[in-house]
Amino acid sequence: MPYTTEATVIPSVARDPGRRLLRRASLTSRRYIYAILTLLLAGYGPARAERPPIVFPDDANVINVTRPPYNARGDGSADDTAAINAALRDHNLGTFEGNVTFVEDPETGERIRKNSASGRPGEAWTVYLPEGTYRVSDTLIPRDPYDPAMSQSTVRLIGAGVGRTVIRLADETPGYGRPGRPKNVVQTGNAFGAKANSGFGNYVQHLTIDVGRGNPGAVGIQFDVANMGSIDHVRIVSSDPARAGWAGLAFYNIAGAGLVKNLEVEGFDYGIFLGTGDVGVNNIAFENITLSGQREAGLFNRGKNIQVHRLRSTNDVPALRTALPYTATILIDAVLQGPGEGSAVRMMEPSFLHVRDLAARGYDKTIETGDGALKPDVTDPTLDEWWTHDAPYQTPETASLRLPIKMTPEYHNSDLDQWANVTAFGATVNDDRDDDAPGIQAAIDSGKPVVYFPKGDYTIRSDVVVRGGVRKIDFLFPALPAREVRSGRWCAWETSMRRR
Ligand SMILES: [Ca+2]
Repeated sequence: MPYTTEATVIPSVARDPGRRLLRRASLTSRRYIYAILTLLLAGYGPARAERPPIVFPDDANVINVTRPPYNARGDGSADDTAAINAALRDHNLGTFEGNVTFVEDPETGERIRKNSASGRPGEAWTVYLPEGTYRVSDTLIPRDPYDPAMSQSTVRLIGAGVGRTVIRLADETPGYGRPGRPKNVVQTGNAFGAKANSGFGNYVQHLTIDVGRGNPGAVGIQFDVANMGSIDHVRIVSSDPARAGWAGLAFYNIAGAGLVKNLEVEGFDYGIFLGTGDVGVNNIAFENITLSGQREAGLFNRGKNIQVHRLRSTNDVPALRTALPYTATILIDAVLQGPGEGSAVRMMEPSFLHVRDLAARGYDKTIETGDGALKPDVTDPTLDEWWTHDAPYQTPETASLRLPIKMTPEYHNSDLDQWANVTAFGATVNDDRDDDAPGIQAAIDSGKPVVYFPKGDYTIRSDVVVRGGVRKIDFLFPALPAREVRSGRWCAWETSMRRR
């Protein structure tokens, strides 16, 4: 999991050159400005191929799909569906807590092999797709091999970077031909399963998904995430001439909390679709989202509680549509370019919306509030702040505190000489007789900016302090069970398993 300690330098809202330009632009010059804007935005949008590739040391024990026994080709022509699915299914836990660990029975001192919370065997791994184009013909899904009804959890599917690693659906693939019956290219979790809201710790990172041509029912990613997990640095595109495809990113079920960051979607009926079964709510945060060329809506929120920070939409349809009365959307820092008519935000029925720093151009209406709404439609193309519902702390005369929003931190380093392996400093994998804390501490104090844990179990019997020049710790899903270091002091995780 990417725990990082450094914030990426990204222009703040106040310094965004696009917003300033737009406010001053004449009608005739806006098209040109948007062309320039698109180039500018690409500079701090999802990672591009010019950036160094995401790589892992050989001894990190990451599952590389191009190596035995999986042998995915990544050559753009071989069908890699089976190879990638085999890698995912061999390394999917299906439950959350499940890294195998050892617990000492407090009465007998006996060591007990402890698996997941449900006692099922399983592991959680990082599955890595090196640079290449992986042609697929069916859904990539880490189905739990032990229980097909179980949601799959704790899979980190990571590529070498946007534009470097491409998962491409073959043209006119059977099963992807009907927009009314969406079918996923990448899926975490069960679309309509009984185990909704249990996609713990799922990650899709640093890759492009192309749904190809002639697949109007395709969904780039159906993401089930719960409590922790993210999509980040991902581009989802339809290379169909008509940009056919049902949704770039879809949440069908109750899911959250989760983070979607640095996502770019081109084409599809919906760039991002958030739907629910019978239950809404759940919290998804979006940050730095670029949507273009959608056919129905850039983002359609139908029943979730979402926060969208830094949305850039270039569309001939509404950038945002909402439906269902319990839908809640917070939209902060949005630049929405339209075709010259229609509504930038269309509420199909009254729901909750709070907007801060929005610039809409090329639409008749900025916000269409819908029949029965508490407030009339909005035509002002620039909004500093606007909301549908007055809260007790917020009246028409008072706005929010307008606190600045920092981007979530990020740090990448492709120079493997700058990575410190904790086992090179004394920690031992899958041996709980020792205390791995001194080795881990030595790695942190080594001066290397990245510290990593080859996949396995480590035992902590004394304190570890993150300090000095370390910028990122890539845990790669280890088990880190803390032992009792002095009477009455257990880590929270172990306490939750075995209170005494
Ligand atoms: Ca050890």
